[in-house]
Amino acid sequence: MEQQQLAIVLEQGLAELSSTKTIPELEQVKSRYLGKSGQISSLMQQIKSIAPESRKDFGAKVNALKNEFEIALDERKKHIIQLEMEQSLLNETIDVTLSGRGISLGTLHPVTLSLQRMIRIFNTLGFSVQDGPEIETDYYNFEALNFPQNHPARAMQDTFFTEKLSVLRTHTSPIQIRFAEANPPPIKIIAPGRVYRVDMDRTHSPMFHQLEGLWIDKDISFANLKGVLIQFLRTFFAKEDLQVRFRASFFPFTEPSAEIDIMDDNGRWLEVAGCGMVHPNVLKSMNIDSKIYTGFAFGLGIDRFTMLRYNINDLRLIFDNELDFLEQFRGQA
Ligand code: 2NM
Repeated sequence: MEQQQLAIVLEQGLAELSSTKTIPELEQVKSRYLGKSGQISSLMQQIKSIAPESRKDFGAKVNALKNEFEIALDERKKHIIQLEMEQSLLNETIDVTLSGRGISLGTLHPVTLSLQRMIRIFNTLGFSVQDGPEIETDYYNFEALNFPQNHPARAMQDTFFTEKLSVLRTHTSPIQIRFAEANPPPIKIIAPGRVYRVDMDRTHSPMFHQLEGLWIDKDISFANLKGVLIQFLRTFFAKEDLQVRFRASFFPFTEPSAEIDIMDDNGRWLEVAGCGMVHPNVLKSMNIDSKIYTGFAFGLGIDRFTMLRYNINDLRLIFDNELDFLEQFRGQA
């Protein structure tokens, strides 16, 4: 009778174990048999209420049953873990032949695009690209360029000072002074870069991009200036018959000086650059003998040129770096 009961419990327990497929299912079966009020635990409890003459025999059988169940439980557990491992290895298989998700590349900023265009045109005309520091001395930014001591550009309202005699360069002319100090004529260079002025409104940013040019040799005249700049402007704006006008002006570093205007599609003149013949005092700062050499120089705002070329109507778009804006220049030249 008892024998039979024990055999049934064991048979049932083993059957339940072998039908489990997950560790939580296995834990449930375990608690139904070995838990506090589990079937095997109840049998253990019964041992002490068995008649003394058969207690030892009954106890031994219950213990054997419990042992066998525990061994089966342990094996089932190993089996389930093994299956789960095999399954996860199958799931984690990497198909190296699948194509990638693709990475989204950035785009060149329109200012970079138009600078590259300017550099290409001036390279064609024989100019090399030079650069220099953005923090400059008063000497290279003003003194060497023939700015009088009392010139308004030298005031704190117009120029960012970093230390007493150091400024954020207000133009890229210092690059040209430094280059001319280190290299004898002929000199034929452009100097693009960031420049800084205390100025901030709808059409001005405190940091903007300028490109200046300098050509010094024997017999360089205003005719050479006009030839180079008209050629540059017509190439840059891709318009062979672009109308260009030179209007007398004044800069400390050139004499004579002029502003350059181009005619837009509506027949209106737009001022786009400044230029002139390098002032003898500036040639002197460059250690160049103005009785032997002459030269012309010019300066233009790269941001403004970029707005004109790409029809950008708001300067802030140039500096805000909104991705929807920048995205429109993908693949452009
Ligand atoms: C301009 C206009 C006219 C200029 C002068 C020089 C240098 F270094 F040779 F003296 N570089 N750039 C210059 C001349 C710049 O910007 C409107």
